[in-house]
Amino acid sequence: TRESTSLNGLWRFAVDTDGVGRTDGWWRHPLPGRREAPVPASYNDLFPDPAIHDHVGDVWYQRVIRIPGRWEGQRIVLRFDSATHRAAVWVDDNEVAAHEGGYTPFEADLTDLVEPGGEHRVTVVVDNTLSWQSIPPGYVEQTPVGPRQRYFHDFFNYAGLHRNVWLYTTPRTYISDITVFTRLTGPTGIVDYQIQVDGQEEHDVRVVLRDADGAEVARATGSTGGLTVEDVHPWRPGEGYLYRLHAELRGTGEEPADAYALPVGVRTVAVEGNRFLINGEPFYFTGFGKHEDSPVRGKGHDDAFMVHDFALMEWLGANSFRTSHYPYAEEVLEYADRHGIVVIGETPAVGLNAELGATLAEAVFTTFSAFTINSATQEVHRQALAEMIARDKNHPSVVIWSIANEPESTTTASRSYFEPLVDEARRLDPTRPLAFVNFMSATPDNDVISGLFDVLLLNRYYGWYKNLADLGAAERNLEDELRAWTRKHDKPIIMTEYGADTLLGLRTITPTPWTEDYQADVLAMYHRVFDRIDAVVGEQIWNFADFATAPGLLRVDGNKKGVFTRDRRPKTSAWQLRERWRARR
Ligand code: ADA
Repeated sequence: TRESTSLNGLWRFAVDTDGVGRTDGWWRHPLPGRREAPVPASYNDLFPDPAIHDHVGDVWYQRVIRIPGRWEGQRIVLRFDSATHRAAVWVDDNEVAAHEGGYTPFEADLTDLVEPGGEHRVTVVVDNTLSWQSIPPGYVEQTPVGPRQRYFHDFFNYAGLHRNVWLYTTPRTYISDITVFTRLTGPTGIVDYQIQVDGQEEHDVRVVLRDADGAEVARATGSTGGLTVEDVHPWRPGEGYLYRLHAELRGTGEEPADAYALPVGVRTVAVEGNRFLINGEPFYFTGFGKHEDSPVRGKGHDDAFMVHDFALMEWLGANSFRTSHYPYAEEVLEYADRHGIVVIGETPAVGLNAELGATLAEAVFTTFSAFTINSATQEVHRQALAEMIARDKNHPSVVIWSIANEPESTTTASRSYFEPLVDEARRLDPTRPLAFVNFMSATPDNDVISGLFDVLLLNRYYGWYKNLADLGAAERNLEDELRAWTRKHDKPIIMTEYGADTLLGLRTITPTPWTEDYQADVLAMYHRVFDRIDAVVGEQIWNFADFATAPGLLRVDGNKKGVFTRDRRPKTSAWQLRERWRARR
């Protein structure tokens, strides 16, 4: 009942240096200049021009689309899988969409604006500016050579159309959303579903669940209900078995008025004491914090890098990763669903941290709290959280929501900031454990928000930012701290970041920071400690691969904490991880 066509490829492209595009109405004509840019990709590294690499403000994309004549009578939708960080879209002279938030999709209904068989001009303005009211937050500094974007997160502020762009059809009355929550009771699987229908016509909703061979295992009618699967084949880490839920709208005719098939993994996720359970069995996370980051295309989604990264993780025996520090392209989660890779899904709320923001903010506010300046971002944060859950709720691979990375967590302001967000996340998804990623300066004594969450996610850099080149002290401090957390909370702990910056090819016999040998020693030290502490249920190294950052004294052409380089060459530690993780598996 539906058709789709990709709008990926080369688009006309123009950088708007002084913001004239919106006042002059650049959507009315072909864009000025002769530049073209690929979609999906970041634009920053495409041209040998620092002004484009570090541009602050608007850029414009434009192309002509042809609407197939056979789409007459259908609902016609334009979909952007993301635009980083904010976009507005015109079709010919009509503004059809505006969206804030760089990592979640948005759509425009073009049905009444376009003509099947006709050609139309699509123009998109993408604004990369970060402010105190954006997620992630940042600010623009005026310098003698122009504006400069500043921010508190440690990855380059890549921008553009990073993901796929689509044109697709649905019938006029159509299935607009499906929510599926699953659980196991013994050998039986329960699939609770909710189907939302938009449009004028009256239809019956029918649902059939089929196994991987296409055989029907359960059916139901009605827009809300539960399906029971006897002798269920659960979705398991490392396997990723998927059923398919076929939802149909049935009228009087022979054919369904609309149909949609959704892959469904039947599994249970739960926290019991300090155990993390998948299908009732304790699960131990091994793997990485990652980034969507590669040479030239920046944050542009790329199937080749995606498949290669998953193949390297498989080679190491890793079973999981965190979508640090924003929701990744949907193709990544779909792949994880099919292959049984376990995912911690994270919002783009990175950098809500007093210490990092203090330089500018202390000058403005006498008593500084990240949430003094960021209280206005709470609504934007809520929106980003809701859009992530709406997009990713049906992925069996996603087992934890991470609501923020390293926010301020030791002040009453942080408590009142997070309480409503936690309530909202639990309302939107009552099934998945919730967490936030805890910053190095938070301790069991000063932290005031961990009690709101189900799992403790800790980022710790003993042996690097603390106890550099003193791994004896690092080991003692790490163990003391982890034991203190276990005394304070009876919750599972996942170390979501640990590691050391490392330059491929730098080797020494004596332990020296930045060498491959030192990275391997740091990781081995952490692993000794994890193996002594029962509540530690996971290890995710920072980072899978080296990645681009803004320049900084601690950054040598980016962050070098990767176990792989940016072009995916292994550092020495890869073989040590491979031995540990494959043995564990
Ligand atoms: C933080 C942050 C990461 C990372 C790391 C580092 O912990 O969560 O984004 O870049 O610092 O390497 O310093």
